[in-house]
Amino acid sequence: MTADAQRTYSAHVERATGETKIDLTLHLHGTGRVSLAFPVPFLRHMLHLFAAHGSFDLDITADGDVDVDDHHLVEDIGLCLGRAIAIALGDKRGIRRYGERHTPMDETLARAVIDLSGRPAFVLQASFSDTRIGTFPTELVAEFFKSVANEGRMALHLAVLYGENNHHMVEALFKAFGAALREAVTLTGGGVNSTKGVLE
Ligand SMILES: [Mn+2]
Repeated sequence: MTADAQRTYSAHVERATGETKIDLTLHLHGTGRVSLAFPVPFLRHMLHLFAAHGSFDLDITADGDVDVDDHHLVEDIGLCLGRAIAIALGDKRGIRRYGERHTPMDETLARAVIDLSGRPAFVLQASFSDTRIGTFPTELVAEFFKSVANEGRMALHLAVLYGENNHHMVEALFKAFGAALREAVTLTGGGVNSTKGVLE
């Protein structure tokens, strides 16, 4: 079904600052094909899962001051991904708008609930027992998703309901986020799913 024949549900975002340089292409109604080239292996693993569980095509070529810390690059990739989601959706005509998913990963259960409302909000309920997963700072999980929610102009509510292994917890969050976003961007036909008539 095509809600808007003119819309490709794709976006290309380029962003360069003194800290990072990012080139990102997203297709929301894709097949889960990824090409990820940037020097944060754990985030590559997570975004591969996000794309696979959302059936998004995602190409990212990026670099940054990871000799300082992964912080800037992770935050800015989140920012570009959020921006790409917003651009790809345009006026959001004909999409479901809401999406939610529980995702288990072995002993862990995570939940993602999304409203593509146009109003940024972000809540993460999770307590990680380690400050790092491999070399990846665990605190950057929240920074990444906060950037996505802000630039994607969505309400994003994430929770790890329970779990033991930190890698499993983060993995379950990224899978749940991908699946919930896929539901939210599903084409339903018709107009904008709001009694106000606009989502911005
Ligand atoms: Mn894994």
